[in-house]
Amino acid sequence: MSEEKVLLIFPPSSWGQKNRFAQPLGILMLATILKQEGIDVTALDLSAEGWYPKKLANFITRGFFTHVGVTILTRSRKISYNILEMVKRINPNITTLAGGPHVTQMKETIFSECSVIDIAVAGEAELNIVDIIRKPTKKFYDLNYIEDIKSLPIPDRSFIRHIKYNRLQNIWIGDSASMKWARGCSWRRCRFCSRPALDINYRRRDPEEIIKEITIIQNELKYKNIIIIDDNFLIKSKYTKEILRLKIKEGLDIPFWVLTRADHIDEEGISLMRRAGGVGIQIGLESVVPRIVDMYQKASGDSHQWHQTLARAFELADKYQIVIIASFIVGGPSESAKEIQATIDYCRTAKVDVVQPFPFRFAYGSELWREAIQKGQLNQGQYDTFNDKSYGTTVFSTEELFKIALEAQHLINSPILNLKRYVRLGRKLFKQMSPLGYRNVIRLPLLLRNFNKVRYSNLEKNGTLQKFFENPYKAPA
Ligand code: B12
Repeated sequence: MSEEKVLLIFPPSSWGQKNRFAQPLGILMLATILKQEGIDVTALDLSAEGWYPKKLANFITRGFFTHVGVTILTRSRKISYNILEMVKRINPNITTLAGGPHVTQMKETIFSECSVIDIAVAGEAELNIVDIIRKPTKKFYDLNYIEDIKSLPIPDRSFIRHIKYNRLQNIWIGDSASMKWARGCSWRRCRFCSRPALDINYRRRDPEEIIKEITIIQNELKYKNIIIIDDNFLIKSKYTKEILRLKIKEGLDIPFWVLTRADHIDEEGISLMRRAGGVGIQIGLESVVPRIVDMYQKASGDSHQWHQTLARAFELADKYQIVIIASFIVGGPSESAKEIQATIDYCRTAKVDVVQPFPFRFAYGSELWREAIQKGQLNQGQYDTFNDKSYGTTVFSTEELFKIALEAQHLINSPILNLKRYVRLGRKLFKQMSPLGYRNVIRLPLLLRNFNKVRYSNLEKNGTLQKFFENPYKAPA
């Protein structure tokens, strides 16, 4: 039995959260490596467990842990700090560790945000985590990214196998495993995203290792679905096509969803994806107005062609019965009401199945965030801040942007207002059904039920909207 007893936590964005979308691969990778080294380790996904502070405090008290490590994301950093403070209150001798994207961006300055962190780790920690636990030499590790990810192990999902990750937005996707085929973003130019600031290069895993992991997920662990959470899954690349062919060859028919870009799709790739079990795609269209597309640096080519690129991707998805979830941004810096409306109007008629509008926020480290600071519109402490007219970056208040986003969501997704879309979606889901029929059967009714809930007026009535604005994690102005 090891002397060390380690607890790794993925934080919730609010207590009691039961987010059943993606498995916390960061802490799972670290837990897998510690376990392989014979260290007693527990991985806890508090964004999915639905726990409240009392339950966590009891768990920590009874667990007699020597180390507790928490992932820090910018948006939910305060709750992660509260967890680390709780740990020190329970037992000041426990070594506290912090890692994850927010630490990667903040580096040593993280200690000024949270004084109870004993060891902070920026970057990818797999190669160093054992030493950091067993023989730490410093308070701050700047590990950057791992150049060669081919030797990394397959994540041990037994830590979280009791949780069913089965929801993607409002779609029921069946008991799912999350997976990564590549790390980093191959595009890294979007000016609204904090990804470029993370300075993490794009790297690919070995196709054989990926197939091995899919085999375990399908045949040993008996998951019903996979979500590939690569930043952008390159459907048209040779690499992806090779893996898809292998998946088909090995008879691995487990369905999967991917996050991709509209300009990374070609017909050969999408038809292969369908044959390999691909059932859904998530795409960020962000806007269809060339000026805004340029401001975001979203399109790889001429922004005036973006519209056509999207239309082509949606056509192909429709042809091969792949469900499309498209997201866009509402109220970017200087975006006018007319420009917002143009994207909403486009989405109402586009061949997409589910649409997700997001109010614009200045993401920490993104170019648009930096630009607003340079212009004196935001200050350095305002990371992850929703756009608001008080900054002089938009004519809308944050509340108005949320209202526009929620109304747009209702307008586009409502089954009553857009029956044709649901007929198309029903057809896709029906055609996707396996001969055994165990998949997809309950997806459609669930989808219909959920979209009735998102009306702004309802949110206003039951106070949910209020909660958005009372968000304790919003950085102080
Ligand atoms: C899947 C995903 C999600 C999923 C689930 C997250 C999960 N359970 O892991 C969902 C959809 C829920 C989600 C939500 C959000 N996400 Co997200 N998400 C991702 C994504 C695509 C993959 C995460 C992943 O698995 N990475 C792979 C693992 C191996 O890497 P890792 O998590 O970074 O972990 C490594 C290191 O960070 C470090 N590490 C991590 N934790 C710890 C802990 C300790 C103690 C130590 C020592 C080291 C360490 O070691 C790990 C192994 O190398 C990333 C982008 C990315 N590619 O990382 C964005 C990302 C993490 N998300 C991001 C954002 C902004 C969000 C949201 C705010 C988005 C929103 N609009 O609401 C929310 C916030 C959720 C919250 N709880 O606050 C940002 C975070 C930026 C930041 N500075 O915090 C990222 C980086 C994307 C981006 N464009 O910038 N997300």
